[in-house]
Amino acid sequence: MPTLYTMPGTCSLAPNIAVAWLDAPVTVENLAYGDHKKDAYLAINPKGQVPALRFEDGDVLTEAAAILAWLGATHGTADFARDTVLGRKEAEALSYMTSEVHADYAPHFAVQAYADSESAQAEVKRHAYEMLNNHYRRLDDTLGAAGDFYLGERSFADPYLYVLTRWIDQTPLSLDDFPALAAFRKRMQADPAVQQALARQNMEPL
Ligand SMILES: N[C@@H](CCC(=O)N[C@@H](CS)C(=O)NCC(=O)O)C(=O)O
Repeated sequence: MPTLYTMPGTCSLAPNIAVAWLDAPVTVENLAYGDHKKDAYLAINPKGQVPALRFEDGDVLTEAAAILAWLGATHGTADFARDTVLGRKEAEALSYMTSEVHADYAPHFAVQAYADSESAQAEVKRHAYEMLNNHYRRLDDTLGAAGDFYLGERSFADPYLYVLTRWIDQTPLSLDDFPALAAFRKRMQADPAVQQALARQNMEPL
């Protein structure tokens, strides 16, 4: 059985939720914070990041969007068909969330990589929060127009969006300003499969 590596609080929650939704035969191994930089895990994913999916033959797949695509292609049900308009839009949504929104979180998570002095770091963070505010506005508008799920029907964009609705609490931004996202977070947390994924990543509903 493949093993999905996760760590509390991280974007690896998205494929973890997808595994729970699909009831896919995947073992979830939740690393303690810090173990992602130790030799044992670096031998699996030299990037030192989660998520990573290790197959029984030793092959390793990284990048949340790629892991979600593999899960859908291999274990997808009618709900998660890939060769549909929804599948295409799902790839678009996941690319946006992983490569644009997540990337703009980088100064929040590791500002020292972007500036040295305290004042420069504060400036970089201020710009990052402005960009994130624009992203959340766009995500909220899209979800508000789509209904209960980001693409109208349930897709793998939703677990990733759920992660983003959690991370906002760590920033000066507030989910209260994004009512569609706030209602979505509540709906996702009422889902037993989401609760199962949270528990195996040592996390709680917010
Ligand atoms: N582009 C990667 C990003 C993965 C990533 O940034 N993972 C974070 C958690 S959300 C991580 O492992 N951070 C630990 C570190 O970089 O030290 C993806 O989408 O999977």
